Amino acid sequence: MKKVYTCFCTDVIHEGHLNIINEAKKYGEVYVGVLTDEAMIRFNRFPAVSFEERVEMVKAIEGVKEVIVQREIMYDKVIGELKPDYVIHGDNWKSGTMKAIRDNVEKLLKELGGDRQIIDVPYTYNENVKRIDAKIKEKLAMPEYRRKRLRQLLKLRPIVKTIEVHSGLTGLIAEKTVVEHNGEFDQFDAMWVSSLCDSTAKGKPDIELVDMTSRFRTIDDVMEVTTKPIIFDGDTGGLTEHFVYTVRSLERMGVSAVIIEDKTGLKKNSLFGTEVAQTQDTIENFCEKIAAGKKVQLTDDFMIVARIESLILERGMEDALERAHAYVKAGADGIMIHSRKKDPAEILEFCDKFRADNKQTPIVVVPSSFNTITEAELAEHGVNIVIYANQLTRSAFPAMEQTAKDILKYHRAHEVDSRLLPIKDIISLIEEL
Ligand code: SPV
Ligand code: MG
Repeated sequence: MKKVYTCFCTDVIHEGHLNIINEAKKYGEVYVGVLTDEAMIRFNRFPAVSFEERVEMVKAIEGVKEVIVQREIMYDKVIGELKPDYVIHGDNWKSGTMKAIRDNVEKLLKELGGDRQIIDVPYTYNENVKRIDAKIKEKLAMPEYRRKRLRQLLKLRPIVKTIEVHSGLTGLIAEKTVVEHNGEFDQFDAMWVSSLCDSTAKGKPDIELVDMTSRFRTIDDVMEVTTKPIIFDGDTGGLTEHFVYTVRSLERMGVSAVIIEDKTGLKKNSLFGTEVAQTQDTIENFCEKIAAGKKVQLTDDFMIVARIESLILERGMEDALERAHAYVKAGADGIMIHSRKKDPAEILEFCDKFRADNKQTPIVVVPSSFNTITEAELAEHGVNIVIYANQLTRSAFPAMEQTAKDILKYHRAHEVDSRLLPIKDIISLIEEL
């Protein structure tokens, strides 16, 4: 009997999958790969059902000889071990990022020799499949599912990659951008609702001037069109008496975490450093704020992350470490350490020293200034979450400004057209219900 292999990356078996299986049966015995959670979240979206359930689901399909655990998006290992005669897949992998997978499979089959072949079957994407797909996305976006996802990702990812969002549109970029680079697939895991960018988008300074109602409105806009978890920049958290209400609201909305910084009074953006007057809170006060927030939270999912400004305010490493341990003791679910130095040395020193005494508590960093360090290097020093806090806003502004300048210069829009998103693409970017 010939061997036919296909790989499924799905939460539901629908007519499209059954069609592939039925086609496959015509060629030989059918082996089906099921992508692990780790691989699925890099390639597709967060699984709506567990890996074990997905395996059982595939096993139950009539005509499946064996289920194979596929740990990598690329098929090298499976093809090397199974040596299939055919690999069958929907023909949607002939274009887009998935084309790299098909090209690789083609190469692997050729290397194995013989008459090994790819079978492309017409991809099924009818109204019924569309409805199933939309339903899964709706489920992933529901507060009770979305809220816990950050904690789930902390277990699945070596480092949780988070990108700034401040609107539905930036949310869509965070949600949908997937790249294939040198055979590796990747996408962002989570979204950061930055106070700097939320304020900047409204033409306001980052001084806690944009009120919570407006910040929540931004979260809502993002949530309406995305499924990924949200980390909210809570600035100082305000008065403890107010912070407890913020925690309740965020938790109810389905936000996964709030990060509050240990400053008081008129907060200014940390990237000003000591160029502007900023007051750091006492350890005691800030611990009380953390503890009050933890006390009112209703689920085990939500996280309160304490952000330490000691390095920004040049108060020294010892102060930063003392605060980190105190904040964890007060109940913080994570520590964010910030720096505005170009050199990541002080951040790494903090991480190493903190990790020497605390192996568990997640560490969050925002490498806006120390941007030469890679995610892998940060992970090696015990960092769990990396936040790209402002790059979308900073890239959009010069592009928009240049377009405005050029339209003024040429008295028409023709000269800028080649750098614009085609009208048909902007229309198809937004999905209608
Ligand atoms: C933000 O994005 O608003 C932050 C990070 O708080 S930073 O701007 O670096 O302070
Ligand atoms: Mg901020």
